Amino acid sequence: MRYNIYVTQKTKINFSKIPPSFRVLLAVLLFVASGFGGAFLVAGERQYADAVTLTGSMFRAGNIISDDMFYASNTMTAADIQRFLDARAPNCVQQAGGPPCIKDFRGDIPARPADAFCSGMAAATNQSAAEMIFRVSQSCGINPQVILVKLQKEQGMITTSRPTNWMYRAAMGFACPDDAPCNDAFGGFFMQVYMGARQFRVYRQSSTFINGWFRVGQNNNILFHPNTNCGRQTVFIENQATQGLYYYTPYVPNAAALANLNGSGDSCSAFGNRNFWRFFWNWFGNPHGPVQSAVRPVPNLPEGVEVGLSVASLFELDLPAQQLSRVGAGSNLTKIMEDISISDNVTMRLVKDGQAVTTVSTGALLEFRTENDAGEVVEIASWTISVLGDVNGDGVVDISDLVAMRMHLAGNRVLIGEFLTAADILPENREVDITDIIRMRQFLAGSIQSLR
Ligand SMILES: [Ca+2]
Ligand SMILES: [Ca+2]
Repeated sequence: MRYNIYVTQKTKINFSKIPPSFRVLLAVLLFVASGFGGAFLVAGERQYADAVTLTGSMFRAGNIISDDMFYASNTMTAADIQRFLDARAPNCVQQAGGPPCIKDFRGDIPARPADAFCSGMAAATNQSAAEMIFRVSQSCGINPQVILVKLQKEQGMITTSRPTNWMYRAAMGFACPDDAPCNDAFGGFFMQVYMGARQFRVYRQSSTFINGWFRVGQNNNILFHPNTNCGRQTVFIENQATQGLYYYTPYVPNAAALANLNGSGDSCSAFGNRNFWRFFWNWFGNPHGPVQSAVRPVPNLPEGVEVGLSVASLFELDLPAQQLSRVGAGSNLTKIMEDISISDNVTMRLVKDGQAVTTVSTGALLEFRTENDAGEVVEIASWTISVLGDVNGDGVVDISDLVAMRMHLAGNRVLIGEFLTAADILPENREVDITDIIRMRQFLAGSIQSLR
């Protein structure tokens, strides 16, 4: 008897109603199909992880991923997730009549009440997929990397160049058991992500509610395949994350599946948990950690202003100098605000020469204001902006900035403050010299894509 076991296969076939002689053939067909569906090659896409040659012997059936890693909600910011999505499918194109690519997808978040599993979410409109994933990871305490891997494992929607409506409807495979139709009430991308992540919390916090199913700290006899003739493996499940993965996909990869990690195995191979493990390794490194927090909160900020910097941040914050430095060329305020949050009683504006502006340029100020108890508007912070390479402060990086760097080096017109910071392209030596000029020339010639 199955309870709320959600597995990855989208078949609507009840194996028990099919004559045994046909079950094996069906199973072969289904799993060959799902094997190809899941076998997205991600080699060469490593952005966050050290290159590791994975072998099947590295798969630990009883400890697919550590609890620390699985439930770490702080590994990526929303901006990190957006850049990850941008990088995974740069050639993705919306098809006629189809949905947008996941990197471009936007939708509304309905309010979600707090419950025993997630902390609740306020309604929000026009949210990106990255923001949805991030907010769900925060609300339900699930690693956003786990959600990204699940999205790939279920529907291949992270790397697809041709997204389909079905991918969004069943993004996390939630409420799609292998013997019943998908539940429409859970359709739609946000609800898929939310309910899928929440389900892992349900599994974790209700570890006794599915009696007779997988138990942590015990031997479990786990099927290789829906075809029970394929047999079982005795697996000592070491942690709750691994238990949850088996609840979601109740099969352990057999030797053939592990012998051919990037492809399919044999007629008794199931690939869901293998692919989860493989995608995680390829994209984010060792699923057993250590966990690295994406965000370095900047301390000592005024009340109501928070900054969390990550490897993907488009700027650095030099608090002693009150300078937002090394801002990526072409950044706009929206991009900068991905890493800055302000409370409701704080307002923020970009100012240059006393005027509110929208162009992010060297020499502009990012001003934060609030109302004090007397109802007066007071400034609580003002940070000077230094856009990397925008040495003359017009907001673009071009040949005139290179000229300004040359004049500085020749001693004709010496740069100071944020303009000097903008010219220090390679900051290690903390001065502007010929190596910075060479770097700038390379950028203007198009031989490097970014100054940062
Ligand atoms: Ca400039
Ligand atoms: Ca330098």
